[in-house]
Amino acid sequence: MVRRRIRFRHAVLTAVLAGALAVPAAAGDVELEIRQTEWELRPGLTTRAWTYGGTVPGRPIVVRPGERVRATVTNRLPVATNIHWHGLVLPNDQDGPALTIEPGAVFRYDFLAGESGTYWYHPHRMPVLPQMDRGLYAPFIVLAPEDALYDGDHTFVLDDWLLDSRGNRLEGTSRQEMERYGNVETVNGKTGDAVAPLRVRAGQIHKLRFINASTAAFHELKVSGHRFRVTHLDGHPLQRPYETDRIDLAPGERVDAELFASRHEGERYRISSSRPELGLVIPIVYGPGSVPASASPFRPPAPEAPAAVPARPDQELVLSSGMGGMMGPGGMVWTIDGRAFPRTRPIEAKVGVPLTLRIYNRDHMSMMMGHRMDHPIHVHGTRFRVLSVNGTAPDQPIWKDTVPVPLGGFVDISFVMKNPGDWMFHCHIIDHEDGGMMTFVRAR
Ligand SMILES: [Cu+2]
Repeated sequence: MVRRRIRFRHAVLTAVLAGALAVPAAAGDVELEIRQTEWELRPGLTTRAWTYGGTVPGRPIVVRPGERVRATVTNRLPVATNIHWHGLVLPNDQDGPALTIEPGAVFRYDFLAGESGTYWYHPHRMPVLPQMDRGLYAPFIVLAPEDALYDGDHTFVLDDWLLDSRGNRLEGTSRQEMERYGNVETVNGKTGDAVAPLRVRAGQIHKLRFINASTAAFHELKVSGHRFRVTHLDGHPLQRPYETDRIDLAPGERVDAELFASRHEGERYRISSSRPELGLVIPIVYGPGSVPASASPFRPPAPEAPAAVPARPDQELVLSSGMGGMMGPGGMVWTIDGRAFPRTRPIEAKVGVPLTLRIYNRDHMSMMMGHRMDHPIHVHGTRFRVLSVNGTAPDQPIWKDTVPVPLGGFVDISFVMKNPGDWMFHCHIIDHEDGGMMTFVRAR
């Protein structure tokens, strides 16, 4: 017990000193200034970013479960904006999309953080792409008690930027793409040699939180010399954590994983994306000496009944795309049941009553062009259970707030709306969201 207490203090101190995850005295009282800044991605490459508090990612908010959050937000941007707290279950008037914070205006959010987990925040003012793409995103961490027992708790926010060689933002898309993909990839706002290494000692166990803040890019992370042990998806703990050397993240998704430092002093390994030349590489650096091997402090949640593929979902939706719209790059229009937002039909839900949805991805335009186009669907105001992917139930309960719907396939989800209101339901590829692939869950 004594050792645990010392380690707890050590972990908090480490987090404070690291700066990237500073825990203020009253963590829930936050002042956020949304403003432009010149941001150095690496020495010699600086770009004009939009930020929450002057850094990319923006200021992390780190609180305890159920803690009151009072965020005073001042908009110093030249355009109206708002903040959406991605993954948190909140009253509708705190969720973000319905709010407008004009240039120069101040808005005070006031809500209770819910369950522990890795969440994040970003703008939800249409069009979202030119705001989020300039660096407007930040972690929102609700700490679980066991998180303090790790030898380190690290958050990695992934992003990509489309820039010229001087760091000027290029408009539109590249390579005849239908979405905006970057030519520079970043971890916590830094690229290439400027990415801060993960420093470990032999025997330690570290908690890694990955957040994909890219507007369109899927990231595939591989680790050398080690295995990830995945414990949480979108902030929700797994009953059976699993080991893997590769973590896939669709836009909007989060994965928490443990990394056991099983190698030795002086050795170097890395976590890298599928295109490391773009700069998304996290070195793993072993410091001197070793500690007695740490055990995982992770405790799985209470067991739940296995998911069943619904014989007849309450509602079915079809995601697709087409030409001829004035929205979206290249005249693309992105649709749900053949309609683009705001002409999409709302999904009717009753507060407190479970709803099952089957979401098809019949994106024929993408299929014809041989373009892999899974649509990561995000639902506000709830978490949902994944009942099936292409009719196969997952081998353990999976709770998410963002799920990729595979091209040519479907996903079944089930959820209960806790609070009344119009809640956004949309693709988290922001080009698609802005281009029409969005509707409401209308909870009454
Ligand atoms: Cu999409």
